Amino acid sequence: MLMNPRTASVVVLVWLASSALAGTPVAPITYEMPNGGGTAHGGGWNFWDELYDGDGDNTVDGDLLSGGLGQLTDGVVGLDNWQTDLGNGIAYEWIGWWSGFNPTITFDFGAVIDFETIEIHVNNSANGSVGMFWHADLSFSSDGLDFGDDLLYTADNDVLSDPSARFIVIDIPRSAQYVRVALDHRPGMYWLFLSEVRFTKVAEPCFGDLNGDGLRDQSDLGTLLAAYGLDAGGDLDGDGDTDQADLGALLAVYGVPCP
Ligand SMILES: [Ca+2]
Ligand SMILES: [Ca+2]
Ligand SMILES: [Ca+2]
Ligand SMILES: [Ca+2]
Repeated sequence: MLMNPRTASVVVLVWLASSALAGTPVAPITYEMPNGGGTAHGGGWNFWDELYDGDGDNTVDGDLLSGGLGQLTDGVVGLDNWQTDLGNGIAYEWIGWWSGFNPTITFDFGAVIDFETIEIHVNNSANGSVGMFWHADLSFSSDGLDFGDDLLYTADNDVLSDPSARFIVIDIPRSAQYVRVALDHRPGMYWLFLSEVRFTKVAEPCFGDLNGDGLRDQSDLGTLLAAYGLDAGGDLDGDGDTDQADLGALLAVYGVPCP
């Protein structure tokens, strides 16, 4: 099938748009932080990191947890009503820090990453004096010792007045192995509640993956053949036209998973 040039350029534009928008999820290998608190600090329940698998005592308020992963990265988030029992007990999904105790969390990715966003899942119901963070002071490091390149996020009144539990998305255009985030409490709220933190990195281009789906397969071959003889997509060697050389370049990586 031959596509007319206009259709072919639409295909290319769609591909470029989706490539530009697609952040790739990237997960830390460990995070370090003080454990949440609970009944010893006036809570009705314990808002600990029950799943933390590294060093430290996750049944002691504020104990330093290091070298592991836990509820911040288990993929499970809490609901608007933080007292909802989702099967493991009231407020289990949440980690909460009491007033005057501001957590600093350091994420280690094991290698330098070109970051796009950090996404911090908060409760902001104000029920029981539970809220999101007010400021997020982000800093970055290649060795885990010297942190710099700070970015300061401040939640404005529109953000602070939205009571829904949700991910707060902050752009972090930085390259680093370690990301540190220092949080403080929303004004007037005794507890600061998080249930998940996730990250995206800049999507790496994958040679030959013309439709940006992470595979180099029949769809890409179809795109290339549709543009064959035109200068409208599929020009893998960048010489201005789509021809046998580009077909050869695609066949050379055909079926090879994107890195
Ligand atoms: Ca979680
Ligand atoms: Ca918990
Ligand atoms: Ca593809
Ligand atoms: Ca070419």
